Amino acid sequence: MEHIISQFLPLDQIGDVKPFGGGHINDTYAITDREGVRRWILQRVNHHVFPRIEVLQRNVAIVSDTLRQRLEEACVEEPERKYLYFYPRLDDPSQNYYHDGENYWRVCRFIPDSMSMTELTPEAARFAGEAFGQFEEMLSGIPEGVLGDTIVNFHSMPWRLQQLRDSIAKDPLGRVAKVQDILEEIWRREDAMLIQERLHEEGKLPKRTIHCDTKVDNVLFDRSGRVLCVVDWDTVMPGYILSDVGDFIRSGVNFAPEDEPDLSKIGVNMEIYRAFVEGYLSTAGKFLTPIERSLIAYGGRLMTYMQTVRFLADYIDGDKYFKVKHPEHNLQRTRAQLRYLQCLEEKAEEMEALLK
Ligand code: ADP
Ligand code: GN1
Ligand code: MG
Repeated sequence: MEHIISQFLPLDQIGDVKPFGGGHINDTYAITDREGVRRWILQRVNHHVFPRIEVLQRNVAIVSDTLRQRLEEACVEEPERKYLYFYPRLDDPSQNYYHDGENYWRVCRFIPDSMSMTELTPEAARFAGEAFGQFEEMLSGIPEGVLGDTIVNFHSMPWRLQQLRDSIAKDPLGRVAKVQDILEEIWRREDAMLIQERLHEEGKLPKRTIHCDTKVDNVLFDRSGRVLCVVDWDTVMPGYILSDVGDFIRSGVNFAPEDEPDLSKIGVNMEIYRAFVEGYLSTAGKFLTPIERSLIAYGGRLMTYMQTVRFLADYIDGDKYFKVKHPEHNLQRTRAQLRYLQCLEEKAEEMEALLK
């Protein structure tokens, strides 16, 4: 590890390095200085998930510069706690990552006194909504064509369904037989889940710069429940805003975690939903079209459906994409997401009425 860290930081500053955070994709470590204070985040970027590392690291540098400029212009207090800064390599400052021959590494500033929250208060949900709307707004000035797709087709519903079909056709571990009931539920909803693509083709739904992984773990709060920083920018790219609002509804509005084994604990927390949407509209309301606005609750169903499809495809493939804690973890996640989707459907009218 020392060799890797020394690409970015002088080793005489370094105390120790410990695994950190609970992401499903990258390997994250916190590096402390000699006094034991956490100062940096070291990440091994999962290049199986992100094969276009150059595009990715270029994107995050542009996002970082854009946010820094906007925060400085707005004279925000402690701007360095509100955006991610990626360190340049000491030997070649034009590079913000290091390839050790096998893996890709990067170092960014640690956001001090920050925490993720899985159980939100309505107030924290409102701040999170505001923060995501503001994140999209601050990045809206990046001209089209500047940011690349870090994962091609990442949130394309037709492509995710095709992936599931491919996994079923291969069925390497014979798991398909066990999930027939889930597949029936998926196919039944297929047509209803392709609205975005149709609207886009008809010119009724724009693409914008979005975060594309707005799960609640990717928001860092301070101790008072205010948002410090939206993190995990690996998927910032052009897309539909329903991805952003939808993934927060999927992950933050559920009473239970995304892999809850006890399905009776899963449900829609309407108080959190209302607070999140109010917060989001207070910042994003300025640029959303009436169609985008009207589809917010649908976005929650769509992203929960997409996640059901993705966890299931990975279960069938043999758990190659998402980190798992036990062999049936992806199936447990799939069942929990499907249950949550049913809960969102039961509440759809109420959720849509609130938008009006
Ligand atoms: P993954 O892609 O694996 O989800 P993330 O970039 O989201 O990786 O990092 C994992 C977790 O580490 C985050 O959910 C967050 O809690 C924490 N984290 C990431 N970056 C920082 C940072 N700069 N400062 C403090 N905590 C961070
Ligand atoms: C992954 O990276 P992380 O853990 O924040 C995944 C998201 C999924 C999420 C489900 C690049 O997010 O798309 O919605 O797991 N990220 C990628 O928990 O695939
Ligand atoms: Mg993350």
